[in-house]
Amino acid sequence: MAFWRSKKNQDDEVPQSKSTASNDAGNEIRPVDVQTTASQSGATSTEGSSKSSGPQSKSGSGGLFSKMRGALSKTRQALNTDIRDLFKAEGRLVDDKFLKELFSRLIRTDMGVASAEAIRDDVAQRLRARVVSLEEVLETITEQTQSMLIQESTGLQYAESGPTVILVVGVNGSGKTTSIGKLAHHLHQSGQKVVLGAGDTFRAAAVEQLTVWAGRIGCEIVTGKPEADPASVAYQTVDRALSIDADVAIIDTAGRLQTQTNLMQQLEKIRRVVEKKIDTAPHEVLLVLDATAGQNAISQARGFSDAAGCTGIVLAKLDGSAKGGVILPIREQFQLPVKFVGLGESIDDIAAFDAAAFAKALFAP
Ligand SMILES: Nc1nc2c(ncn2[C@@H]2O[C@H](COP(=O)(O)OP(=O)(O)OP(=O)(O)O)[C@@H](O)[C@H]2O)c(=O)[nH]1
Ligand SMILES: [Mg+2]
Repeated sequence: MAFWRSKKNQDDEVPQSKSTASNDAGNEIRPVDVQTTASQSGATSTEGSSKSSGPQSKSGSGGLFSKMRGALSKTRQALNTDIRDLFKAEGRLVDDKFLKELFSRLIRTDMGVASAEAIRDDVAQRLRARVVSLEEVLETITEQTQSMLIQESTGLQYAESGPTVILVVGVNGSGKTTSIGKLAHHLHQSGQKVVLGAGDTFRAAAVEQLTVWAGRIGCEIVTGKPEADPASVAYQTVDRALSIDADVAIIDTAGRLQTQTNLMQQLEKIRRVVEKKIDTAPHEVLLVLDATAGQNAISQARGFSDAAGCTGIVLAKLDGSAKGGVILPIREQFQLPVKFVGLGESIDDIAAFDAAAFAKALFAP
């Protein structure tokens, strides 16, 4: 499954001018340093065709799976240790007592009551009155989890033509800016021309943080003056993406303003101005959730998904979480596909979500 679209036109990859331009709205457009771009381009050409389908082909599905497994180790250990406890003897009879104990273990992963009930009922249906091994139970749970996580839409929804515009939203500290950096890097690596928009003008450090990512990646970034209207930055980012024929524009947003109402109004305004520029945009509104927040991530998400018209979820910080099970109620309650998972703080620590790999990584002994 290819999650990153391959490069549409090698000629697009011309080094940018070093100078910093200023556009009509006074927002700065900072082309990347020529050397940065040149070295990135060199890396692209030397790695040749293995780059075209992105990290899937680069690290191979085995590499990606072991990364996912590594990131989920805290959740898996907590869960497996708990479930293993149920199997002190050689096997275990699947009866009401066992099912009750299994349920209480599952719930500790923050998977929520509905998901834990569904898994417990599936185990009951398939294994009741039998003496089973730990492996048999884990296999059954893995299959059920996978079927609950299967989703129709995976990968990014691209614009039919012209730049694809992605807004990234979520509460402060959830991992928006880092996820944008990682995502932009992989898109850039797969040959796409990316422009970042520093739409979180509420904090100067946020602009700096994204600017550092743009420098590392070798892509352009549009920034505003301190406290500039984020909608104006978003508008200029799309404008820039159109004028340089970029493939993707990714716009960062604030996670916190004076009030939650202000924040939601700001996101709505950003949406409106982006749509004014390209009537099918934004093509994706990615909601970044912090996996370590467990069930709290769900309540945090609710306001955003209503106000911002989210189209998909990025579940960040899975590596730091023992509550990776939270993905199940997220899928169930939001009817939004989980598009990416954050597996660490490094530039490569992002993966396209894969239900089968996730379920296996979560429960395999
Ligand atoms: N371990 C781990 N840390 C992450 C991941 N994603 C983000 N972080 C860290 O989480 C912290 C917050 O990340 P940011 O990307 O700044 O979060 P944000 O949502 O942009 O925050 P605000 O701009 O304050 O709203 C940083 O220290 C990141 O390095 C991840 O997948 N794994
Ligand atoms: Mg940020």
